Order: sequence, then structure tokens, then C-alpha cells
Amino acid sequence: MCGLAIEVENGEVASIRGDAADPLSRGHICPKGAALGALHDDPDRLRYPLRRTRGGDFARVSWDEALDEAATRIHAIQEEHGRSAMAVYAGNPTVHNLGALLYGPLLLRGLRTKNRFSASSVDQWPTMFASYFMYGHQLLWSVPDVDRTQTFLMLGANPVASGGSFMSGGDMTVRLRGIVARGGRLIVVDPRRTETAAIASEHLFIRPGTDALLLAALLHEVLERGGLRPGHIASLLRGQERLPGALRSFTPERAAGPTGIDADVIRRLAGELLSSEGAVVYGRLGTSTQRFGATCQWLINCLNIVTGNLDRVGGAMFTEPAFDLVHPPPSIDFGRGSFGRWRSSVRGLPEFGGELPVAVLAEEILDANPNEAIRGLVTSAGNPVLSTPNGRRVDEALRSLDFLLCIDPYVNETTRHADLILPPASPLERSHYDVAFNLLAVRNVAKWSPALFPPSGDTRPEHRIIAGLLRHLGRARGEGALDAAKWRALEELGPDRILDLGLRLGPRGLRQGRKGLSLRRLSREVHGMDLGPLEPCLASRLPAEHAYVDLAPEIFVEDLARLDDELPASSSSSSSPQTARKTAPATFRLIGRRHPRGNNSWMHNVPKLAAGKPLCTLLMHPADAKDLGLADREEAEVVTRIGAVTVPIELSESMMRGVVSLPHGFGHGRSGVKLRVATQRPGVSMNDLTDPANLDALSGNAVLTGFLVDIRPAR
Ligand SMILES: Nc1nc2c(c(=O)[nH]1)N[C@H]1C(S)=C(S)[C@@H](COP(=O)(O)OP(=O)(O)OC[C@H]3O[C@@H](n4cnc5c(=O)[nH]c(N)nc54)[C@H](O)[C@@H]3O)O[C@H]1N2
Ligand SMILES: Nc1nc2c(c(=O)[nH]1)N[C@H]1C(S)=C(S)[C@@H](COP(=O)(O)OP(=O)(O)OC[C@H]3O[C@@H](n4cnc5c(=O)[nH]c(N)nc54)[C@H](O)[C@@H]3O)O[C@H]1N2
Ligand SMILES: [Mo]
Repeated sequence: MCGLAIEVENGEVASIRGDAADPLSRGHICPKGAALGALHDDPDRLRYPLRRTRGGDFARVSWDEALDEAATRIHAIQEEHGRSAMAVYAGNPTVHNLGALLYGPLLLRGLRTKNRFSASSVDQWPTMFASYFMYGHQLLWSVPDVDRTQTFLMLGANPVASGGSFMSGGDMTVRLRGIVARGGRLIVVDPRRTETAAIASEHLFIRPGTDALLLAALLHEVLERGGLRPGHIASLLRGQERLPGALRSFTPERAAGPTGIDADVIRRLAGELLSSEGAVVYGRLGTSTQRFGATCQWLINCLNIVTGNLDRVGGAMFTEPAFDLVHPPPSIDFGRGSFGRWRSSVRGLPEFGGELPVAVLAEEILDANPNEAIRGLVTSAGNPVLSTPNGRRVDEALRSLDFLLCIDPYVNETTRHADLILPPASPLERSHYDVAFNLLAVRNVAKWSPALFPPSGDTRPEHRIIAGLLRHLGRARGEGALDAAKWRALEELGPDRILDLGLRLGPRGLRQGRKGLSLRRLSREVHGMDLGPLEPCLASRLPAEHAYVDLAPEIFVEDLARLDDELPASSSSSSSPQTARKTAPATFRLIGRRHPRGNNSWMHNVPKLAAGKPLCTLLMHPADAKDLGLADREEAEVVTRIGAVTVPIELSESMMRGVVSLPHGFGHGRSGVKLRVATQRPGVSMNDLTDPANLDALSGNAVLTGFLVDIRPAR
């Protein structure tokens, strides 16, 4: 999303710098952006389609052969076992890829299956869930107004490493420092003193997984002291009368024991939220991937509303993207959301937004009744073996499929199981516009970049792969010439034409008359266009079918009882690890982390990013390590019900006692992975420890943080 100035000499990337004139990133560049050239040139990046051979290796095939075989096998599976015997998983890079994003819905619809999965259910489902029930649209998210806020209470996020996420902006460190510099306060709540906590006004350790209690206590306190002061959105609210009663028992004293944060501190935080001219509460992956993920997000939204900070300058604001997925142009509808229209077959978990939780993928392949089991899978830009719970079982499940098709540039932990791999063009070989992240940007901006190079080798941009696959599938299904012509047209059309349509029909398009935005107009602005700071706009952002904000949807109010039950009032979960005998393993809570030199599971093959200090270590407080008899860099064995990994520890005062941190996305040592750089420092996969049974009960999002592990010296 950052503006990049890329110099090309003789058809090769000569340099990549941050574009100082970019209205959003203002010259910032991170190691991943600087690595795009190396990624483009990576010899391991696939340059042509691959087909599994009888010997189990891969051999080159033509696109026609590959698409034809894919279509024939998908059709055969669906004919014999029903539509939903085919499943689809869309991974994270989809949202960073214009073609994959705009053509993705066609793929989902075209496969006609109820077994749809994506990385959303190991990530931001709770946020989408809260938005769906409160605002009536799963994509209507608020963004912290980081540049104007006075008090920023941040939980479970590390934007200095991650770049911001639901607060996209590029130069996040500069923006966050800005809060402190202008006399405001940045308060970070995290079980690790992170890179973000290090530049904050205040850092509070919290016991992993207990944020919902802290948030409930804050809301209780704010309601007691300030009452409901929603400001100009008051007329949009419903359900407010139910809040005080629902939260009555959640006092700061109730929260103090389990969270490890004093009642007085909680009271002070509530006071700060009430007295600030512009305050915002923000929670991200750490509050999302836990047992109360959705409830955390509901409470966060409520705090912002009740203190008058939702849709207010300096608070939690809404974007007005030029290409708008909330009020999309016809034919590009991602949907308002839905819940419980169908269920998974083994555990009976409800769909959300047309998807099932990816934590059930393996069991729907391995454990379902024969007439309901998944037999074939298409993955697009995803690596579920490393990114979803119990990766070893996902491995086993993928191995057992009748057919696996992967749209992916690498032979990695997931795609090594594929029957066919279809390689997309590189990021420098396709045009780009940030349809997804402009929804989450801290300023309204629009920027389009053309492809720098034509697709290398025999690769194709995503839109051609998807439309091509659907054309072949249509033929296998016996569709007529008209359909074939439609798919051909879509193969030719490409995402830029759809983008153009979306811009013209969007809020800054034709409605603005001759000045209106079009792709042509935008393409002349090489640095992108600044469309101004976020402005109060909630009333116009709410969908017509749900033109109100529900403060107390039943599903969340009821969940407070589970919260009360599950988190004991006193701190039985003491903050020191419990070691019974010297030789027995100690019990810790495991959390994850991200690093600027990595991107989930798939950028460890770039030499520059892989070099330097090894990243896959288990951070542990020195006193805990001493108790265990472990020295820095010595190996520890980490065990759960699901599996065990052996990993060097790294002593760090930044860790809360009794909590350890492991990055996810490693574990490249599996056989058959063709990543020459990444496999040299394979690391271990955190998801060989995570438990698919451990979910946020409301949304079905996976719990990836704060679960118990046993640790002992590995020697
Ligand atoms: N334990 C634990 N697990 C986690 C997390 C965690 O913090 N802890 N984080 C979770 C989060 S937030 C996320 S988003 C998920 C990510 O989960 P996934 O999306 O499943 O995994 P990624 O590592 O992003 O893998 C992306 C895949 O896409 C391929 N790829 C890259 N670019 C492109 C492209 O342009 N087109 C195509 N077709 N393919 C491409 C890569 O080679 C790789 O195989 O992981 C989740 N899993
Ligand atoms: N360099 C880099 N940037 C990335 C990515 C990457 O892999 N590398 N991934 C991208 C993706 S897909 C995403 S979703 C975003 C994520 O963006 P962020 O959410 O900002 O990033 P994380 O580093 O995952 O931050 C999660 C924080 O939650 C803390 N935490 C863990 N458990 C708890 C808990 O129970 N309570 C609280 N309060 N805190 C807890 C962790 O210590 C960690 O600091 O980053 C994106 N940006
Ligand atoms: Mo993510």
C-alpha cells in the first residue's frame, strides 16, 4: 500500500525507494516493499504450471492442459459427490491483489459450494462479526484517527511491526510518535512489551485472553461515570437501554485479578477516555484470535460509541473509499454478511458471511460422513498448512484429497500436496489499486499503479487464471457457447476495467460531474490522490437495510455469561509459571508475534529478509528461563495436546512472566518444500501446536493466542 518509486534499467529492477510524494505513506518503505525486486527475481518463484507426476514430483504442463484437467476433475467430483464435495480456501494475499480480489467472488460463486474458507477465520472474523451485528455490514469497519486522536488505547496490536492493519498508513511509527509529541497519550495493552509499546506513553501487561474482562470493566466504568454520550450519532442508536444492566457485574475489581491490571488503573483509563477531546480504543489480532474475540470487538465498538468517539474526529472513524465495497457497484457485491444459513457437517458450526471457519477444514475432509465429506480443494493465495490450527492434520487432510488445485507462486508447505499448481504473475507484473486497504486507511486516498513488466515465463495474472478455470469448468459442465463467450470476455476484461467502473459509479465519480474520478484521471496522478482526512460520515455509510447502530445485539449480551463463567474472578491463573517439581514441565501461555522482515508464511525465501538474526525463537522472561534451567539460545520443547515443537529460546525482559512468544509462519522443514532460502532456516510452525477445537464460540474464529503450553528443556 506504500507508494514506491521503482527504477528499472534494462528490464530489471535497479532500485526501490519509498515515494516521498505519496499522500498516505509519505516516503515510508518497509523491508517487504524493498524486497519486491528480489521476490520478482526469486528463482524458486514458479514460472509455469506444474502437474504432479506418478513419481510424486512435479512436471511442467501447458495452461490448456492444466485448466482442462482441473475442470474435468472438479466436475467429476461434483457430479459424483455433490457440489459441496469441492471446497475453496482463499488466503491473505488475495486482499493485496486487485485481480484476485475482484475476480475472487466469481471463483467462489462458480464452484457452487458451501464449503468456502478463507484466512479471515484465523484473523479478523470477530471484527466483521461485530460490524455485521452492530452496523449491518460485515465490511463496515472503523479506523483509529491516529493523526488527530488525543488518547489512543491499543490492545493486541503491534503496528510498528505490522504496518497498521485495520489502521493502514505506512509510516505508522511516525504517526504514533506524533500522538505523544502533541501531548496526547498512547497506551498499549499487550502481554509483551512490543516495539509499539516501546514508543508508547504507557504499557500495561495483560494476561493473554482476558481482554474482554478489561473492556467490559472499562465500559461498566464509563457508563457509571459518564453515562451514554454518543454525540451526533445518538439518533442512529438502538439497544442502549440494555447496556448498563448487562455490564453491571463487570466492575474493575472483577477484572483486576484475571487480567493482572489493577482496578485503580482501569478506573484511570476510563477517566482518560471520558475526558479526552478525541479518544479511541483499538484492538487487533491479539484481541481477535482469542476465545472472546467477537465480544472484545463488540465491547471496543461500544466504548467508542458510549464515550462519543465513534464517527468523530480524533476517535474511531469511517473511510469513504473511492472504490467502495460497502456500497459497491453492481456485479461486485461482497455482501452485507449473513450468519447461520448453513452449518459444517462434523461440528455443526454456523457459516458467517458465506464461509465456514477454516478450523473445520481438516475434519470436513477426514472425519465427515462419506456423503458430506470434502473430496477436492482449490486454494488461492493461501498456505493453510502453516496458517491454520493443527497444521499436521491439515497436511494429512490435503494428502488424502482426491484433487487439490493451488493458485500459488511457490511449491511450499501447502502446494507440495497439489495435483496442479497454477502460478500467478508477480506483484510487479500486474496493475494495482488497494480496494481492500483503502477501507482501512487513516486517510482517504486513491492510487493506481500500472504493471511494470509483462508476466514472466508462462505465468498469468489472477483474473485470467480464474476466468480461464471457470470457462473450462463451464465446458465440462456442458454450458453453451454464450457462457464460454462470457468467460472469454472476463478473461480479456481484467480488473482495471472493473476498477474504472467502480470509481466512476463511486462517491467521487460521475456524481462529481466533470471532475469525477475515473481510472484515466487517476492514472495521471502518479503519486496517487489525496482525498482528504477522514470525516464524520457514519449515517451515509450504514446500509439502507440496516440504517441504525445496534449497541446491544442479543448474541453479544448473552455471551457475557460465558465471559463471567470462563474467566475466574480471582487470579487462579497466576502470572508465574507453575512448576511442580524441577524436572516437570512448566505451564506457560503462548502468544504470537510478527516481524518487519517477514510476511505471514511466505516471504522467508527472499535472502535479504531471511538474513540477520534468526526470527523463529521462543521469547521468554529471563527469570522463567532460570526456573526452567534454560540459558539463552538453548532449545526448549513446547508441547500441547496437538503436538510438540523444539525451538531455541531467546531471553527477553519484554515478556510478561509466564508468557512466551513464538512467531507464526515458520516450519519450512517439511519434505518436498521447494524454497531454497527458507528451508535453510526452517524454524517451527506455531500451528503445529494450535488446537482446531479452540475457537471463539461466537464467530468461530480460531484461537491462536494465549493458550496453555508445557515447556521443558529439550536436551
Ligand atoms: N498461529 C498463528 N497463526 C496465524 C496467525 C498468527 O498470528 N498466529 N496469523 C493469521 C493471519 S492474520 C493470517 S492473515 C493468516 C494467513 O494465512 P494464509 O493466507 O493461508 O497464509 P499466508 O502465509 O499469507 O500465505 C499466502 C500464500 O499465498 C501465496 N501468494 C503470495 N502472493 C500471492 C499472489 O499474489 N497470488 C497468489 N495466488 N498467491 C500468492 C504464497 O506463496 C503463500 O502460499 O494466517 C493466520 N495464522
Ligand atoms: N511485517 C509484517 N507485517 C504484517 C504481517 C506480517 O506477517 N509481517 N502480517 C499482516 C497481517 S496478515 C495482519 S492480520 C496484521 C496484524 O497486525 P497487528 O495485529 O498489528 O500485529 P501483531 O504483531 O499480530 O500484533 C498482535 C499483538 O497482540 C499481542 N497479543 C497476543 N495475545 C494477546 C492478548 O491476549 N491480549 C492482548 N492485549 N494482546 C495480545 C501480541 O503480543 C502482539 O503484539 O499485520 C500485517 N502486517
Ligand atoms: Mo492477517
